[in-house]
Amino acid sequence: MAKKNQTLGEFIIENQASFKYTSGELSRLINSIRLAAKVVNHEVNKAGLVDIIGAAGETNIQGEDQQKLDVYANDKFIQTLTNRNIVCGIASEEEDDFIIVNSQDENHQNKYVVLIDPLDGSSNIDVNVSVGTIFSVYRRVTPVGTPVKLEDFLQKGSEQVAAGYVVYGTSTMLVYTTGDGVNGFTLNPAIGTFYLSHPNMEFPEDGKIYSVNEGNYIHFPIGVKKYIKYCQEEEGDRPYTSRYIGSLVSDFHRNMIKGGIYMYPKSSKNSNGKLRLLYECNPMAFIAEQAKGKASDGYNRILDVEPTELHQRIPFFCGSKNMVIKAEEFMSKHTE
Ligand code: AHM
Ligand code: MG
Repeated sequence: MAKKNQTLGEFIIENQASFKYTSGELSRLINSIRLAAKVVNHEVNKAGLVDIIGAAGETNIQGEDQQKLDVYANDKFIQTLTNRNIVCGIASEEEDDFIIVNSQDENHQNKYVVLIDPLDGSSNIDVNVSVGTIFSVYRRVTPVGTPVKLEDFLQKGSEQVAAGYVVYGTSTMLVYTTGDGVNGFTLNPAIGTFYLSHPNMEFPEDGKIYSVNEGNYIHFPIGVKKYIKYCQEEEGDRPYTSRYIGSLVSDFHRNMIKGGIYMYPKSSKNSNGKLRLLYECNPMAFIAEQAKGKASDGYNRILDVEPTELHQRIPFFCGSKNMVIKAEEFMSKHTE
């Protein structure tokens, strides 16, 4: 049972037994993420003080400018997970290919793979707006004792055993699920400890916030345009409020607490939208469903999508259940 003010360390130990595979490996994994999150948090918080912000001059696989802190966060999460010999493989939004964690002495005995977006919304760093880390955990499908393969990473989101995010915001929070509800922990920076501050987080069934980059309106499918107009209409509890930070983690976090929908639809410019199925949509969808919300590509459940490649993109509609259902109705009714 989640107790407010419990530390994340205590919570992990206490809840280990409720997890169906109780080897302790998953607990150690969450612990490592907690540690890496603290290190990255420290660096993110001093971004304005030292010469660490700004483009690193490299471009990631999607052709986007990589910021220095992206590189830093990527390195820290990978280092923490590999040094402690906890996972058998890692895939990162910032890496072209997945990483085989080769534990010579252990001979590939670890069971879990981690997929991570080390610093999401990184274009917001330079302007002191919240960014986040997103992670997703699966049990490998290839035999223990052999190196991991692509198929270990290309699993449907419904196979996730854990997922979470860290939001480096006005305060830093780690929010995660192991399939038994969602709990949020706030970092006390003075002593470097995460405390359970938001037990059993749930999306309100209905919401009044819609979050979408309306600058892309002209390029959206007709169903999305009509749904946006519906949000803006004066009727009943509408018009809704528009809030778009441009950091998925922060927009999601606010919507989960207050009630709302986040959308990154396809457009005439990007036929699959922008967000990545494996590093962004699946983990957020798992958290959303565990928090009684809903996540869809506009027509179907995100967690049922069969991935075909590591860096695959997909349209994303996620948030309060009734809002996502309504958006889906508009999508099916207004096809082009
Ligand atoms: P990133 O992984 O390159 O940071 O991109 C993902 C981010 C999301 O956090 C955010 O919701 C979205 O991109 C914003 O995109 P846009 O600026 O096109 O609205
Ligand atoms: Mg991202």
